[in-house]
Parts: sequence; C-alpha cells; structure tokens
Amino acid sequence: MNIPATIHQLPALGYAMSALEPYIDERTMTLHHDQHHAAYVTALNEALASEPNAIRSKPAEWLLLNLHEVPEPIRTTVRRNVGGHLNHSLLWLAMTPHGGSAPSGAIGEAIDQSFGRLKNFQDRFEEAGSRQFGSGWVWLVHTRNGDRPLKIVTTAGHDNPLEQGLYPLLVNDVWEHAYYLKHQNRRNEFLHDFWSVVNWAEAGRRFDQAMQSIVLEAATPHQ
Ligand code: MN3
Repeated sequence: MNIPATIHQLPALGYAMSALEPYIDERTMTLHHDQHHAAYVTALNEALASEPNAIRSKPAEWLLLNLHEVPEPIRTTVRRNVGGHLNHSLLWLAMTPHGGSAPSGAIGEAIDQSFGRLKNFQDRFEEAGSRQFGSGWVWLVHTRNGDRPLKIVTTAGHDNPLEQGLYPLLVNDVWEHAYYLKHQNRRNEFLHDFWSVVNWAEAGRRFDQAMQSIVLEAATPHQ
C-alpha cells in the first residue's frame, strides 16, 4: 500500500469560525484552528516524513500511546505535536454553537453523583483550569473505575489523559493563544464563558463509549 506523505490531517470545524461569538471570538478561532492546530499537524507529518511506513502509517492515538516505539531522535517532536493535534481535535468537538444546556442521560447522573450538582462541577473545572500553571489543558475524564467514574484533571503542555489510562470526555485549552485576544489575562472569565458553548451531547457520547468499553472488557474472558 502506498502511504501518502501527509497522514495526519487538520479536521474541519463543524461550525463557522464566528459561530461561538460572543463567547469565543472569530479571530481567536481562526488563528487557533488554521494556524496553531495546523502547525502541529504539519510538524507531525514533517517529523514522520522520512520514517518507514510501519511508523508513518500509525494513527495519532497509537503514536501517543506507543512513544517508546517512535525513534528517539524524533520522539519529543512527535510527542508534542501528536498531543497538540489530538487535544485540539477534541477541543473543537467539545464546543458547539448550540451548546450551553445541561448534560442529560448517563453523564448527567454521573456528574451529579461525583460532584453533587452541575454548578459544583463547573466551579471545580474552572478552578482547576485557572490554577494550571502556564500552558496546558483542563479535562473531565472517565477513570474506568465503576465507583468513581468521573474526575477533573489538568495536563501540562500538550499532554493527554490517555497517557495515564484516563479517557477524555470534555476539554478546554488554557494556553494563552486560546483566549488572550478577547479575554486578555482573564483566564477565569474565558473558562466561565466555555459553559455557554459546551457540547454536552459530545461529552455524553464519549461517556457512553467509555461505559460500553468497560462492559466489553468485563465480558471478554482473560487468557
Ligand atoms: Mn490551543
């Protein structure tokens, strides 16, 4: 099979650059998606360009979880850029112009169980994002633990919770490039505005997916 030179692709936004106004402004979205995210994709493809197909053809998730198999000279570059690519791909889906409602279904119940109620969860998510020192990300993750399935975590740089065995449900980007043009140094206001565009349907879909994988794993006999 002939592997194309550019395996990794910048995903199209599912909405217009201006669609998240006034909470996330068009100029920030355009720069963030078309310049920042695009640059991670380009750098990832460039780093992999001269590698054999066995590495070059791997999906982004595989690269993230198998960095020890990536040749040492390009490992750090791949790690940073594959994280940047995956995290931003999740971020665009975590927001929607039709967002801002409350979570329903299983994820809504799980949030109530884990955090008391939605407002408590939102406060703690904002607080965690505000406290993240320097560039990073704030996440709601599925722990794959039936008793306490939900947790808020932060990661530095472009690290992704999958590296710790945690499954991302919802994410916000707290790098300055995500908010500085509109919110300047007021990261807390940016984190608060996120709730007006949050895509609970997508988070719920990911929650159901995580639960389904736990059921499937439990049903698979161990060798
Ligand atoms: Mn970013």
